Amino acid sequence: MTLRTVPTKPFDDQKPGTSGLRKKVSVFQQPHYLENFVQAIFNALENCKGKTLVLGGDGRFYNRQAIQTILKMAAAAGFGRVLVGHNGILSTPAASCVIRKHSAFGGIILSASHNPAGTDGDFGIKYNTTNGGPAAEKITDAIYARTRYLQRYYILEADDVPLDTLGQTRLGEMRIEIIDSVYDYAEMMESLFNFAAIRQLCSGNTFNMRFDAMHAVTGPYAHEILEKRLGAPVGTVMNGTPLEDFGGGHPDPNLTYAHDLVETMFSAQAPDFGAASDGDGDRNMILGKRFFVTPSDSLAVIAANARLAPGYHRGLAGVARSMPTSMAVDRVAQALNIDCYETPTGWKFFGNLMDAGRVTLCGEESFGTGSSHIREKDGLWAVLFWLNILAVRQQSVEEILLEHWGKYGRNFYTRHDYENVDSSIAKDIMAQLHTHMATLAGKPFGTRRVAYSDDFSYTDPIDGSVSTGQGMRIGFEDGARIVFRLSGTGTEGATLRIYVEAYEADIAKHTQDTQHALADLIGIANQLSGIREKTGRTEPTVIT
Ligand code: VG1
Ligand code: CO
Repeated sequence: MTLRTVPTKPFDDQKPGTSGLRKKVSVFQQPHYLENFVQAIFNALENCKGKTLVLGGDGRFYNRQAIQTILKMAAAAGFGRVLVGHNGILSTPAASCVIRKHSAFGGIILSASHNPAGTDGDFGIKYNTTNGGPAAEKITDAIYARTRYLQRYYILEADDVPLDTLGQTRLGEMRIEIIDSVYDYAEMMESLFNFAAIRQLCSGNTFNMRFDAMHAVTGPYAHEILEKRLGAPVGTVMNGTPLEDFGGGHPDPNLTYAHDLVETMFSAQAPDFGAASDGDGDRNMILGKRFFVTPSDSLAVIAANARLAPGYHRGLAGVARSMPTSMAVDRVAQALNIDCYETPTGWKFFGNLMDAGRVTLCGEESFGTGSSHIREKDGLWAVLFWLNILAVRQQSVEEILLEHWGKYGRNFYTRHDYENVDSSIAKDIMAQLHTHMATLAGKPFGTRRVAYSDDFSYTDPIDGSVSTGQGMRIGFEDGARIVFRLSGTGTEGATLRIYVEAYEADIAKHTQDTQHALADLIGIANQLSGIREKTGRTEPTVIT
C-alpha cells in the first residue's frame, strides 16, 4: 500500500448549494472531480488525525465507487476509524444518528436526495459535523474556498474494501467498521415513540396503512420498523427494495411524484393512512384516506400533539420553520407559549438552535420535518409520530386536521415550481422582483394591502452569523404571504419556486380547494414576477 500525492487542477463549479454539492453523475465521473471535493473537505477540517468519520449514502448509482475512493482518501488523511453503512447504505437521518451515537468527528453523506438517479441522473455529497447536522455555511464556504485553489490530493493505493460483510477491517493504519445500517436508527425510534400502542394499531384488523419507499433508501428501515417491530402486515411497505436508479423514478414524496401511493390513497378502497419518503429518507409525505396533509400543517399538528409521544411528553422547548413554510406552526407555538424561529431554507440553519436547546421541533414546507433527536430532517420519524398520534387519539387523519383548523384556523398553502428555466431568465426575474421589493409596502392588491416586502436575511441568534439573499417575501396586512426563491439543489437550469399562503379563520371555509382559496394571491405572484410571459410557460411544472 502506498500513499500517492496526485496533482490536480481546481474545478470552478464546486460551490455547495442548499444541501451539499449536487451534480450530474457524469460530472462526478470526470477524473479528479470527486477527489478534489473530498480533499477540499479534509483540508477545511482542522485535524483529521485519529478521528472517526461516518460514511454512507442513499444507494444510488456511483455510491459504491465513491465510497471506495473516499475510504482511501480518509486513510491518506489520517482518520483513525470510519464507520460505513452495510453495502454503503445509510439514510441521511440514520447517518446523523450514527454520528451522534458514536461521537464521530463528522460524516460524509452521499446523496442527491429526491433527484433522479442512475447513469444519467444526479449524484451528491455533503459533510456533516460532529453534532450530526449539515455543516454550517461557514464550513461550506471554507470547503468551497479550498476547491478554488486545490493543487493536489492524497490517496492510499489499495484494493477495494468489501462493503457487504459486517464487521471490522483495516485500510493501512485506519480501522473500518461496516455497521448495520438500520440498527442504531431503529433503536432510537423505539426510544421516542409508544411502540406498544402503535403495534396495537398497526397489527389490528381495523387499521390499514401503506408506506411507499419509492425504491430508495428507506425500504430496509421501513421493513424493519413498520413490518417487523410494529407488526404491520407484510406488503405495507411498497417499493421497498432500494435500486441504484430508484426504479427510474423521481423519489420525491409529493402528490406528483409519489403517484403509486397517491392512486392507492385516493381510491375507493383507500387505506386509513399513507406515507412516503424520498431518496435519502429525510423527507416525508403524510396522507389520510383521500386526504393530503401539507408539510406545514403536519409540522403544526405534530407540535400541537407532541406530548402524546413518550420522547416529547415534557413538551417542546421551541419550534422553528424555514421562512417559506406556512405560519400554521406559529399559531401553535403562540398557544403553547413557546418560541417560534424563522430561518432560511435548508436544514443547516436549524442546527445551532437545536444545539443551544432553543427548539425541539423543526420543519420545512418541502416535506421535511424533524426534531432535536438528530440534526437532519427525518422521514420515518415523522411517519412514526403520526402513527403515535393516531394510535392515541383513535381518530382519522382528516378528523385530526379538521379539529386542528377549527381550533387554530387554517393556513392555506401552496408552492408552484417552475423547473428547468433558463438560468439567465430566472436571474432577471429575481433581479426585477428585487427592485419591486423596495416599492411595494403600503400598496393595495385587490382587497389586500402589502405590510412589508424584502429580500429575507437571517441573523443566527446563537453565533450571530448573517445569511443574506434568502428569498423575496411579500407580507400582506391580513397575514397572507408570497415568497419567491431560486432552488439551490437543482442540476439543470434554474428552478423558480413561488410559495403562497393565506390565513382563514372561518371554519365554514376550511374545506375549500387550496388552489381556489389562493387563486387571487397566485394571480398577484404571477403578475409581479411576470413568470409566464418571460418563460413562455403556461403553468408550473409541479404544484404542491
Ligand atoms: C430544497 C428544499 C429545502 C430542502 C432542500 C434539501 O431546497 O426547498 O427546503 O432543505 O431541498 O432537501 P431548494 O434550494 O431546492 O429549494 V433534500 O431532502 O433534497 O436533502
Ligand atoms: Co432528501
